[in-house]
Amino acid sequence: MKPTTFSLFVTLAALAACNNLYSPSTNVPPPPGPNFTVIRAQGDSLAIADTLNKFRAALGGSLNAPNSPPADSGRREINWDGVPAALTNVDNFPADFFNVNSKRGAIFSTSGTGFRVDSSGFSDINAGLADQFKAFSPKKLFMSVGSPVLTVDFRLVGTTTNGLVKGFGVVFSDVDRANSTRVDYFDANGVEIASIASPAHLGAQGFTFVGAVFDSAIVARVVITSGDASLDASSQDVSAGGTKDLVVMDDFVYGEPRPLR
Ligand SMILES: [Ca+2]
Ligand SMILES: [Ca+2]
Repeated sequence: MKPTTFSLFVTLAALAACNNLYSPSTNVPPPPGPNFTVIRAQGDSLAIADTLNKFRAALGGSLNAPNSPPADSGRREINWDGVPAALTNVDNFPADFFNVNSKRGAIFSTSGTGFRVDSSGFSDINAGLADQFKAFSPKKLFMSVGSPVLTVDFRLVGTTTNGLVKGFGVVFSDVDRANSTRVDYFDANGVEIASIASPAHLGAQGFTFVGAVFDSAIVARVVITSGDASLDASSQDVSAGGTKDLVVMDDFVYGEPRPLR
């Protein structure tokens, strides 16, 4: 994790300055982090679909069907659209739905209060948002509740055993400001191994995609920051006179969770 490595270096340098315990030879560069490929895009649904196909190819293998047992390769996808009506447009979408009800190896958590799969463009929360967010895969979208930050932990599909994925990508809707939205990637030791910001959208339809693919399955967790704020009854996007860049999520695509080595 580069920021931690840098902090450690600063600490060592400070100690050296204080008591001369450390010679200048400690000022060696940190070891390089794992190799990964960043795949990002901004544009309409056609442009994003083209990029998603490149991302899928980089993950390798094929789409493993929901509820199929853990596989050696391939990927899982979540587009939210098949979520039952009873769990749509409510603020308590189950955090483990995509490893228990529809097994795909993803467990959510947030410092907020819950999760929402939405078919109303979030107009049920706030009528002023009715035209704010387009769906890449119509028509359901996803957002955490009470915080724009959520975590995805990976499990061997359908089990409670931690898993590692080769890559993760997400389609965002309505990123107006570069750096309001990002995906941070962590290994099994909790070390941050990549941090990738979404570009701003280009206008038409307002989609962006952020993904990273590593050389092997080493990602235990991703933390998604979906804009500046969660959505509530008074939310106003920066594009509509507000001060916050409001952003929601559509498709998740990620490598098949693999066992820890
Ligand atoms: Ca969708
Ligand atoms: Ca926005």
